[in-house]
Amino acid sequence: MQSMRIVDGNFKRLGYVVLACEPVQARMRAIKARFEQRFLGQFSTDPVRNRNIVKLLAEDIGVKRFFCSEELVGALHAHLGIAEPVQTGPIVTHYTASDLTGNNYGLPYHQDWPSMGTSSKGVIAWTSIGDIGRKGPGLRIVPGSQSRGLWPGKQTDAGYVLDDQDIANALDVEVEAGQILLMSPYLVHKTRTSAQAGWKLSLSCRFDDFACEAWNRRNFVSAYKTAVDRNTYLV
Ligand SMILES: O=C(O)CCC(=O)C(=O)O
Repeated sequence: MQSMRIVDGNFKRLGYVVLACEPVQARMRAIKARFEQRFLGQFSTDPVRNRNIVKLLAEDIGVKRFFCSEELVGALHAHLGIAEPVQTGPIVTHYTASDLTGNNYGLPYHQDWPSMGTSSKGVIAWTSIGDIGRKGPGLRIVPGSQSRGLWPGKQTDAGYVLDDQDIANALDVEVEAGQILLMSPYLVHKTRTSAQAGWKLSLSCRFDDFACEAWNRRNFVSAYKTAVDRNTYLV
């Protein structure tokens, strides 16, 4: 197994680190090809159908394997000292586009910790199925913002949105497909929407440390619950 190497950031000081490893990136390129052939091929003019299709990529076996890969688990241990990693949330898709399906939706500056509430070693693993540059849809982060803990904000149905949305020193993340951004749950970040044509599809998943003593004392609580819609079968 190849180890993941740091290509940007410093988790302790800046609240994020970007990791790369060629075999992992090759797996994501295969996922993107499959998404373009099989998933995009099923798109219609109905944005609700299209969003359901995008969400299903999170259930794709290749994507699940990606977030369970030895390389990622090894990196959580090597770079963050997570002794016993557990996935404490589902894999989430973030489709951003100015078309009917994306509807130019993007969560403004927010922090993830209030939507987790888990171990003190919690981390968000975020990746993109395609390359992301400084133009077009992307992800904007505020390096070092985690050091101030929880910023003033409001808990909403979509997440903990900050009162201050005019923040200096933000960084537009640049990653190649399949490189992995590890973010502190306190790192301030937002989706960068864009009027440009084209889409971004990022994926994220949360990890915690089952060996965390503080979490143990809090009886391993988690903000995530499983919800089952008992009416879907009627549609
Ligand atoms: O990828 C995105 O557009 C947003 C990701 C995000 O906000 C998150 O993972 O909390």
